[in-house]
Amino acid sequence: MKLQTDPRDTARPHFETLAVHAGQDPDPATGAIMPAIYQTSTYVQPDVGVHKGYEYSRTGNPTRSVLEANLAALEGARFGLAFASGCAAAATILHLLEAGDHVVAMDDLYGGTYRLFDNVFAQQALTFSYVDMTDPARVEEAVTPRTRLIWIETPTNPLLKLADIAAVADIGRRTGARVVVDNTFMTPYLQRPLELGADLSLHSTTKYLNGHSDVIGGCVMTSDPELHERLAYLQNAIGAVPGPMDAWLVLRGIKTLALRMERHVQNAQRIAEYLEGHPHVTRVIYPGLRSHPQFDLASRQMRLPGGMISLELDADLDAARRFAAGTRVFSLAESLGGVESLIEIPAAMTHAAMTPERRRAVGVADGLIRLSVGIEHPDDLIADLETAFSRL
Ligand code: P1T
Repeated sequence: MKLQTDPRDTARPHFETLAVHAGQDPDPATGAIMPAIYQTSTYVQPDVGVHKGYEYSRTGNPTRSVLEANLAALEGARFGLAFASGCAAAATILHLLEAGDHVVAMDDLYGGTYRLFDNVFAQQALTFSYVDMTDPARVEEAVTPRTRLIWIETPTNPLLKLADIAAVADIGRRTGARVVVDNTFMTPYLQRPLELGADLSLHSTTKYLNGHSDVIGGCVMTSDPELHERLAYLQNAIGAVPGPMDAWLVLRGIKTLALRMERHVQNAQRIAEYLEGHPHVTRVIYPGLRSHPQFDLASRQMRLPGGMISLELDADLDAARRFAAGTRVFSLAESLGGVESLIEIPAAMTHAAMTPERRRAVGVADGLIRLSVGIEHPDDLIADLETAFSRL
């Protein structure tokens, strides 16, 4: 029997069940429980224009279709589209707009998203206003008659600031702007932007959804048929699609998403509390700490506070860099959301594409350290940080 995945159906299974099964039926030819990797570029037609729903793999591929159906089910969306990267997903969304259109965006964003906005789409005559969305009133002030899109990242990368998705979605509805949420840091297990009124939810599947640091990918989910139709048109026209092997790897990773997220959060909460009491640490940013300025919103909007932590040390830039390079279980690397813990310096690594002035204005200090807390044993992670502190 086919699993019911339509978000309008009240008898839908729980998230964990959807993660394992949604979009996937045993292969009718062989009974294979895992979807096949259709490593093919094209599909033979018995007659001109006669086919089984697939003509060419940029337009559609059966393995990708399974992933897209699965992603839609997880996000509580009617439609899902998979892309070659999170940036490809973002770029395809921006192609919905026309020259002269305006975007209101969160002021703290992944560095590559800034780069895409300021160095690519600003040259195509789109305009961008960056506002601190911790106060929804600032969003409303920034909206102009040409605003077509409101771009939320919550929690933000790397400062873990939150936007109230329901409040901003309301502004979008009133002003006629579409609201997109980059849900990468949360995953649909921890945060459900579409249920809070957003039009689009975007992910870099490179991160928690795949979860094993072996794929670059992205996706966009919506329940709006018109938006979906246009985005599917753009997905095919632009062609930034994932290959079948990568689609399959993300599908496999998703099966354990709920389990992994629970462990990421448990570990992150313990580490954030450890860091908050540490004499070398001047600031810990983690939405699961009462000291987070938006702790109440975090508790309301997010099922759990996630696996990302940012911190500042009572040390100079050099010492912060030595600290980041001095851990052994935490690997010094860009990216996040994999089973292994990572540490990095955003100003020098993931956010180097932002100008130093922009970073200063937003508050990304040169010595800010970002942790992606993995699923290792928390005692080993804390011992690793303690060793790095002792060498400062
Ligand atoms: O790397 P890619 O799959 O293209 O995803 C881009 C992206 C989009 N949105 C957010 C919130 C992201 O964090 C990213 C990628 N981020 C990193 C590589 C990083 O280390 O922060």
